[in-house]
Amino acid sequence: MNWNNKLLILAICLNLVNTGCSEEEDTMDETTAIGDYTGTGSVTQGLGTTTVSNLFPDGQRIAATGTITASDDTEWILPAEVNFTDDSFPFASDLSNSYGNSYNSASEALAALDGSDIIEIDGSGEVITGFIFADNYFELYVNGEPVGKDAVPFTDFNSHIVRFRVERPFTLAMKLVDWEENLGLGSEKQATDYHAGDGGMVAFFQDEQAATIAITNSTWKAQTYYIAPVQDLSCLSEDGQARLSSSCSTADAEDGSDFYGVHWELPSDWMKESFDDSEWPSATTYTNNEIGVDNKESYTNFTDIFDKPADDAEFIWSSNVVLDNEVLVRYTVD
Ligand SMILES: [Ca+2]
Ligand SMILES: [Ca+2]
Ligand SMILES: [Ca+2]
Ligand SMILES: [Ca+2]
Repeated sequence: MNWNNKLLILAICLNLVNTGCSEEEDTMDETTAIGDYTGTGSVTQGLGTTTVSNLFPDGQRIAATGTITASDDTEWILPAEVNFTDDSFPFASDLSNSYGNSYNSASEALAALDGSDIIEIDGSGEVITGFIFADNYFELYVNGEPVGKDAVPFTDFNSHIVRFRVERPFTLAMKLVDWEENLGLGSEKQATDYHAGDGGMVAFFQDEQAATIAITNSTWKAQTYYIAPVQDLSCLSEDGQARLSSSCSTADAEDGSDFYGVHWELPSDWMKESFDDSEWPSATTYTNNEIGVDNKESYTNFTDIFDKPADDAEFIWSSNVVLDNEVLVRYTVD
């Protein structure tokens, strides 16, 4: 082999090494960069800015709210825009609330109500009673009217009663929030500082004769508006209106400070009976074990309601009860 050939082979080898390196870098860019995200949401990265240090100072975990700006310059409220401090949105009555009233049974809790709690939607309607346990926070509308919000945004876990007078058919619409300590990063401080907590909501509605008229199950609709933490944006996909994150990691992280959040704007009329939810995904159901309510008195004291053998209400959420942190659910009672 002459020197020219040796130099040529050396040049080819160096070129291969370089190509190898740059391909590896390209691959990393493709799986992690915001610019490579092709979905319909707005992507944020890292921690948001706290605007309210704690909505509920008595609570066990800090229920802060904040803001964050996405790569497309849209601004988002973290973990979600809520009406907790809006006096015109009524608090639901307590079933079990360690900072309010705790009852040993649903009948005891109902007996404590004087009727001033009943929200009138239709003056000629019947009184519907609902029992709700949400991890962590809910706001309920009936036909677009605010009917009851959760008294404890984060923890301790609590449960509620709502009563409203309405004519059938009517539409139940709920905003559900799985709260977070690391605003924008969808995580709380548990075994590691970046533990992705889970959501879940169960509800049971009955009429004046205590006949069941609605329970949470897969016939409800559920749409996702905030997904976090997303460790790798390439795990996200969409199918029609379904915003899917089940391929994403839910593992704890020692340092999740660079993880992503994905946000979608809520339709202004999402809570109204006229809103078309026909293209929304069906709610996904979860077992009591999956949500982990066995050690929560605010649930276990009321299993005669939430686990009624003939009409067993199921925990519902979107398709990812860990990473989806703001979910709207709807159901129309005929
Ligand atoms: Ca709560
Ligand atoms: Ca939670
Ligand atoms: Ca149940
Ligand atoms: Ca979560």
